[in-house]
Amino acid sequence: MQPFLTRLGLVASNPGAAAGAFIDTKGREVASVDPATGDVIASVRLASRADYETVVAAAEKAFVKWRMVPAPQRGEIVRQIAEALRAHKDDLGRLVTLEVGKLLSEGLGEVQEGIDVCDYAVGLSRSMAGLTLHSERPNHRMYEQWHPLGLVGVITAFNFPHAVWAWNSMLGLVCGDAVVWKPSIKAPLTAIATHKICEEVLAKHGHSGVFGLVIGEDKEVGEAMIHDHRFPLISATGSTRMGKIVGKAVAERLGRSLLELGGNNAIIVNKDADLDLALRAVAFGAVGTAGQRCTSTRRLYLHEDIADTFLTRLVKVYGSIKIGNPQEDGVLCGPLIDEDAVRMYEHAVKTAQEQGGKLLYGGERLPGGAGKGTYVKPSIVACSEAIAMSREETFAPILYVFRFKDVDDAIDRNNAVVQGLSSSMFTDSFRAAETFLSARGSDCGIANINIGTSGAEIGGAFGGEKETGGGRESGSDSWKAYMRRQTCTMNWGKDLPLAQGVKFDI
Ligand code: UN1
Repeated sequence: MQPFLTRLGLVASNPGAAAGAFIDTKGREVASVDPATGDVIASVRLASRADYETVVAAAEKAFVKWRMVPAPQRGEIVRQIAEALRAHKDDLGRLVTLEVGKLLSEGLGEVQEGIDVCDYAVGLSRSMAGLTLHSERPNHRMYEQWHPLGLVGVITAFNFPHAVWAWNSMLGLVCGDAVVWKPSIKAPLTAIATHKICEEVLAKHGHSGVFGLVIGEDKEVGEAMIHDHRFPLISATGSTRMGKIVGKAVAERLGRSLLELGGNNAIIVNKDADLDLALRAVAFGAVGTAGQRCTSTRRLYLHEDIADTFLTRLVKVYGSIKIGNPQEDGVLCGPLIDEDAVRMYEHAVKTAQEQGGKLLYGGERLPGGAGKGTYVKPSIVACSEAIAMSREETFAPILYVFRFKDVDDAIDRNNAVVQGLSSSMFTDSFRAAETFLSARGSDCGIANINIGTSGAEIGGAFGGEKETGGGRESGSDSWKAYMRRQTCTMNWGKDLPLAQGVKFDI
């Protein structure tokens, strides 16, 4: 085992952690595979339903104590978690890169995103506030207060195996909740290492169990979690297909779900755009992280006046992008996560062509270093809306390109998909920019001008509309999802006046 893995405490592989202790389970073994080489990094035994019960019971117990810790004191513990993550940033960032195939700067950036959200949560711990309202009754005071919600179930995807968990968990922590994490079984090691770093800090303060970890199959532990009444909130990140299952199950028991699902994000490049900026943003958005971000750029709308010039330049840029092991210098496009992802990429490119799309670049699988690894060439497909494939999210670097004549039409076409996560327009026209950001503009949760669709900061609320699920995580007032609001009315007078003038004299 590589030394940095040992430094992260990855000495034995275990599936679930309750109250500090990892459980020795007999579950099925799954391998964590480096997608850049196809090599097995380590194996993990999956949690069973019984293990899940142990973890949830520990979280329930821990919550009872944690909810009574004053929020600023909870914030102080999160501040210490941030320090621990800083101390392990290099090792953890390298592990993210090794396990999911991101560039090293992105692996490190992902841990930085986790640290940033910790710092944000520390500030929140002293500033989450409720309103004081005017009562219509004399000598009455009315106000809102926010209490911890309870147990939060966090389901995360492979592509952000650390940061998306941190968005949810650090907010959950300062809000006074206990958080049980079900990570993707494609990235179990990042989850174990992250959990261990945080658990050490929590244990030092006597709060083991506030964070629980269950690495298991959807059927075994995912199903159990979404139907479990002990979780007033399930926050899930993944495909729209998965989100519909989670949303339905949670709604059936009248729980709350916070869903961050598929995107089909477009960049509109207007005729007056700074094309150098746009070019860099499109390349990062479409090829960065090998197209495996929910915010990845999947559609490109080019004004007809600049379309040919822009496309020629874009194809040239694609040709210069080094594809390979993300640990190597100069590589800008790493592997897809696994063979299934390659199959979906091949299927999408083939189907788009069958439907009339014209392949302008890429379209094929590439051999890895030693004949292994799951690499593909980023693809550009000239398209029209008649091509149904362009309306679907494929988690791979495929860019569908369209042309437009006027901005209003481009905006309508930006909105004409079922997903509504991120969107952007490149323009130097004040009028075009404001139209894009107005009520008749982009219908997405994220709308940017002269910035690409991906790479959001943690300070804003993150999430999207329509089939993206409607949830908001991370910044702004997203914390409210992790608390319960209580309206309190206090009568300090000697009468009992009733609201709305109702009389009930006895
Ligand atoms: C995701 O892909 O699920 O905005 C999250 C971004 C990142 C988060 C992506 N900060 O691209």
